Amino acid sequence: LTLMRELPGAMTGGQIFLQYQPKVHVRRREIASAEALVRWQHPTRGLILPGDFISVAEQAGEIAALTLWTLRQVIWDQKRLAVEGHDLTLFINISGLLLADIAFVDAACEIVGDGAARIGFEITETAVIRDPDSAIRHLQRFADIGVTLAIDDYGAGLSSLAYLKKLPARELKIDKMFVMQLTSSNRDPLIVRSTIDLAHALEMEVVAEGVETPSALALLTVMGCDMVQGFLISRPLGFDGFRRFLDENS
Ligand code: G
Ligand code: G
Ligand code: NA
Ligand code: MN
Repeated sequence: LTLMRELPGAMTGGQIFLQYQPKVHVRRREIASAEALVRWQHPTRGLILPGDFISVAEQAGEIAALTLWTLRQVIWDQKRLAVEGHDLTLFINISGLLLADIAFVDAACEIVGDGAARIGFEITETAVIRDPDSAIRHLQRFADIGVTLAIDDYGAGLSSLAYLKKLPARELKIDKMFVMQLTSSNRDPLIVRSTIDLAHALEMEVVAEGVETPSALALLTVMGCDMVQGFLISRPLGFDGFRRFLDENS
């Protein structure tokens, strides 16, 4: 409850910052893009992760402001990296509530603007289910101005094949719950392989999240998974650490 009151000040006071986690293209053996993850360095509570404050921000009516702050920061970082020769798409996570918020959608489109920065949005399918028609219309607006769309946490929530068919998404991210036990479970490899085939049939690229072991990476490679993300490649890194990772790996 006090977190809710502290959030606006935390945003203006420099306590909110981003970490980046790379996604690696398996066949091209290159860093394809990265996901920005928001963090709150609280003066007395220490580091707070989004699981503990995104829902607070939603309840406090601050999620639009937080996400627009994140979008501006990511565009700035994308341009800084591009100048240094690292021209890769940076993704942010968009809370489902915001797909119904026209003021947010207008503001986000204006910030993305001329499309000079390579930006992506990760959206969970569950987000779309509340008001599918308007959510899909808003996602199409983002796609039209050059934003890459990714379906996040696929398979974890109320996945509907009907929305999968309609969403203008270029990437499908398989939830880490299916990836983390990939080589020790009987069913997960079957689910992952059929999801990869389904996504490819729909002309989407597939990202496996939560890749933690070389054996999982090897199996995903055989299955034709396009991109991998997880602790095996890198934990989420602060901007300077991420820039160093790019320097060392490209
Ligand atoms: O590292 P990890 O604890 O950061 O992330 C936990 C969850 O928080 C993930 O599901 C991620 O999608 C979500 N998340 C991270 N940053 C943001 C953000 O800026 N906005 C929203 N809505 N979710 C975020
Ligand atoms: O829901 P979303 O996919 O955006 O969540 C990202 C979350 O997953 C972050 O909390 C991030 O720290 C975490 N994460 C990223 N890679 C791995 C991994 O390889 N293993 C585990 N256990 N968590 C991961
Ligand atoms: Na995400
Ligand atoms: Mn995810």
